[in-house]
Amino acid sequence: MTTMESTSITVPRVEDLRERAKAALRTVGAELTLGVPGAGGIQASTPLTGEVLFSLTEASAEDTDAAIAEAAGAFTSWRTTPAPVRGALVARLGELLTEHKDDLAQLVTIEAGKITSEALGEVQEMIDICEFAVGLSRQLYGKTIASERPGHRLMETWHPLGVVGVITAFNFPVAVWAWNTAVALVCGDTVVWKPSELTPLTAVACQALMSRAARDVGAPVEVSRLLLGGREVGETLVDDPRVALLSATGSVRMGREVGPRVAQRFGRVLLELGGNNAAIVTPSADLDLAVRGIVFSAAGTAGQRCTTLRRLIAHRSVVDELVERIVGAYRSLPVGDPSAQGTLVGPLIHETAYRDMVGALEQAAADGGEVFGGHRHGTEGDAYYVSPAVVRMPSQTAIVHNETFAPILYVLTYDTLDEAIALNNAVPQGLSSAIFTTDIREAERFMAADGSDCGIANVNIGTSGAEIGGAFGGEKETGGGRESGSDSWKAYMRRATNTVNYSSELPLAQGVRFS
Ligand code: UN1
Repeated sequence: MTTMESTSITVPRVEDLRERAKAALRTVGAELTLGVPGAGGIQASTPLTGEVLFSLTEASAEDTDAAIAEAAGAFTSWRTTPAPVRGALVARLGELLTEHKDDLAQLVTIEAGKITSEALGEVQEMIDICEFAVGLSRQLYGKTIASERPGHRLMETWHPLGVVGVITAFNFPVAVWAWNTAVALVCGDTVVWKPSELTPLTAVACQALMSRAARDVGAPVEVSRLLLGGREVGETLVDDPRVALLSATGSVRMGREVGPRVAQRFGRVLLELGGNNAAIVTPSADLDLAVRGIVFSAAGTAGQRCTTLRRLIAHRSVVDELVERIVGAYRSLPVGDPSAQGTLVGPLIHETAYRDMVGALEQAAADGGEVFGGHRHGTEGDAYYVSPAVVRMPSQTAIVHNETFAPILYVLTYDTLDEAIALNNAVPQGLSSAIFTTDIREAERFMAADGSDCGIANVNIGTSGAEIGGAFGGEKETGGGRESGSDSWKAYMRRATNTVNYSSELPLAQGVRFS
């Protein structure tokens, strides 16, 4: 387990991974037929060895239609179920997730390749959002507004929207579903979920717990439906007018297609697309803290978070020391089997991710970048374990503006804070950003209107690892959606403005006379 030279690594045997996955599925009570690899349908695979674990049945067009119909049917009673009663379902889900935290984390590690601590953290994120949503179920409030007319009351009421289609990506295979589902359910919506084809087992496990929670509290199980499938299932969710809101997490390319198609039928979208997140390190920064924050954000999850730190914008006076310390830290980062104790960097999801990483590093080098790390470990088979890479760039070339979903940290140098903020904002994406500084003026400026243009702007912490209590999402090509905490729930409800006349006169607004 080293990083800067490629070495061989020990990975678990695929038979053992099959047994571990089966045990976890059994414990959560998932009922599914596990076909032999290659038997058709969805191939549930593992990036730990690059092999297929099982074949799973894929949802047909009829299955998709039936799931949407069931969710739409359940909506008619769910929308009038009192919100705190809906909260009881989410509370039960949270309990079951707590009970089965290890089982779900095991599946997340096997399918998404996350190290155990991060996989457990992802399940914790689900538990956290359930707690949040339960509290929210008693706080779905509207405003009362001063009316311009005597004897009138003006107010807002919030109502459930309908069926929410949820499309999730491989890198947060369970938490992003939970952000959407926990909030949507207390808001009175029902959910149809299409998980990534790369992580079907974790999805089946979540759905099993969801159905059990519904049975335990006497809620209709149809409030949440799961569809294992590919593009066709996704397209149906995009185009079906019964889907009131489509919440999609994935690439900018996917969002560019989904957004206009849903808008065409006047549906709503909530998009969580790419990020190309930067951290500014100023001369006053606490470098010990900055190095720790940077290494977790850039190398954690093998660079496969949408919040991963991809660009470091360092002041000329600190850049040399900073790069030296990051490269030093990278040298001692254990790369390998994510389920083994001590590993900090697991595998890339698949060969394409690896090829993209190699291509980006080649381009960066051709642009004059100085590359440290980025080697593959154990070059046999279809598993792709890599050392995270740091690339010192002479300037921001096109490759720096690209989101490569791999652990590559480009380093740029700046002289003035204005220049650093301009670099932070120079990319098409606008998800997360950070500044490391002990100067309050710099920190405040970074968060001000002429500071970072991202949905997330942090001070003295990295770009990744947001808590669920805040609204999560970003601007520009990131898609503009907000999920999870704060008032993100408003995206899952429709607003009605009500004017009530409790007088015996009929004054018209704007002083209009009509008699
Ligand atoms: C994602 O990568 O799609 O802030 C979500 C974070 C996590 C969520 C990431 N809480 O890094």
